[in-house]
Amino acid sequence: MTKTPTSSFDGQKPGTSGLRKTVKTFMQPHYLENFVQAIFDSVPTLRGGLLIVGGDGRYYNRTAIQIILRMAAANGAARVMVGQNGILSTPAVSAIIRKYDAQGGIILSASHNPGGPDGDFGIKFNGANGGPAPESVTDAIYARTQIIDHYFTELTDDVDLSILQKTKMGGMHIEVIDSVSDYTEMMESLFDFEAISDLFTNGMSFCFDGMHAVTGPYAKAVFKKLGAPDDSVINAVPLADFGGGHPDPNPVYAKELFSKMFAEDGPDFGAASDGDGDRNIVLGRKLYVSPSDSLAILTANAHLVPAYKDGIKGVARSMPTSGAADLVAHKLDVPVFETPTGWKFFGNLLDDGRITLCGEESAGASSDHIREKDGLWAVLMWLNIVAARGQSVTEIVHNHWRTYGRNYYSRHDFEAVENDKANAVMQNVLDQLDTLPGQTFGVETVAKADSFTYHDPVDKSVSKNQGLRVIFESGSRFVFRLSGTGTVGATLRLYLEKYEPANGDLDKDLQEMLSGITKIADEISDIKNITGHNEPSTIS
Ligand code: VG1
Ligand code: CO
Repeated sequence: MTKTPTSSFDGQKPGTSGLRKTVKTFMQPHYLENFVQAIFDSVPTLRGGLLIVGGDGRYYNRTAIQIILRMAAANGAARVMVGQNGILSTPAVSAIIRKYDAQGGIILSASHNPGGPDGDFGIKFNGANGGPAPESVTDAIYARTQIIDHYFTELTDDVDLSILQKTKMGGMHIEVIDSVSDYTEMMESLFDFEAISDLFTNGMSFCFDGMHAVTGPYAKAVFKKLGAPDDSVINAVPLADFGGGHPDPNPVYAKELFSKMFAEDGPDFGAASDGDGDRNIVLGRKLYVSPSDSLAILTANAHLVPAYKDGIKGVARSMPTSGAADLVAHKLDVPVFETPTGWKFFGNLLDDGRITLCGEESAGASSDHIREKDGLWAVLMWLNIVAARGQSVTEIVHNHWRTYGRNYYSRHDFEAVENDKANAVMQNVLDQLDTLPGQTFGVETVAKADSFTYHDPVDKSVSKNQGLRVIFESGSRFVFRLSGTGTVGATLRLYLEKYEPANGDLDKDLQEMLSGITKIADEISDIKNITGHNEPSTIS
């Protein structure tokens, strides 16, 4: 074991989902090592324990994994299980931590951010429950990075991760595991594979876009078992630079899938996942299911799926996610929780048995089967529901709106905004929170304006400054929030929502329906003048 002197780096503060920086930042000598040592210093159970390690296969993944293995050995981990070729999806890591009672896992991913030598890299620690470390732990890790002056490592050769094998490094046992088998086994235990399989036998056309990211091999394995045609999984080979795209399943970056689904003779069912496999989108013929609607529809239909046949305990959504799921929860008479953005806030609710399902507007949904969002799980939920109801995605969505009404919903992202300008927009809205209620803008009157604070009902922790929201008497609202996953300047997110009752206009153009509150959000925030960005960079 070698003790290497180091000095601290600024800014190793985990954001919404771990530490994300450019690959170049991570490649600086000692940068990754400092953060990894801070994890070992902050989580003492890893000494003598089992650690799971894997990543989304992006550029620098392999090098980083060898560094982590050497440091795990030097820091006294008893065992490490690592995915073959260093690859594990985020939901797979969560499942494996839980299955083998590990003390934690390290996931190397920058999720939907671009990869390659000029792209981004990330590292995240998940605890023994399989979920992202809560703020108390990420705060401790960050505090440690600020005073670190040495780290421990072994001076040994790389481990061959290309073959499934058991080996040793110093006193530590290493097992290179099949990346997909534990995960696919779990999926089989949750869903009615036979019913889904019948959909394909009966000719349902289907397309899953792996976006050259980590989900490809998982999707191939699962859909092969289900008897889907071979060519129904596209872009299935994980590439270190995701084929040059952003592995973000939205209309901009999953263009190939969207064009197929909106073509005249397009498939009946379309889906995609992101860089690390935790996000999902689902499309019907000529219809993109808004992720907020998706959570609501999964909640309303969960009882049709074997794993949830006895009903659900409750549902949680992040604050910016639309209230569509709330309407379903009220009807089912189960509790609904509103958490800050980021999966780490769902962990306590799941562990405490208060909820079964949870989701975010950013294309994330999952259940209590693991403690991460799970892209393929959501797609299989949808397929199982399509099979059980004997209706297409498009029919199910329209049917849902006709029952509950429609929460028209969109997110406008202003990316690569200069930091001080982004902060000025937030400050401008913040300054008006006290005076906005009662003011009228066009047809809308402000009912409530606040900065969202979350009180965790389980551990009683308090998380402040989780987004600025302006809610109108009509129930419409907008929210401003600064992203915590970007690496270039700041990303301002504007979330827009307008509710239309079941007997109202359910089939209008989305942006047109939201144009009224979009205008008010612009007027109140002055975002265009302050940032100089006249249009959002991405609309989803
Ligand atoms: C974004 C999403 C958030 C999600 C997070 C991590 O965070 O908005 O809902 O949990 O990414 O997702 P932010 O701070 O940029 O808004 V992933 O798929 O990167 O693990
Ligand atoms: Co992701």
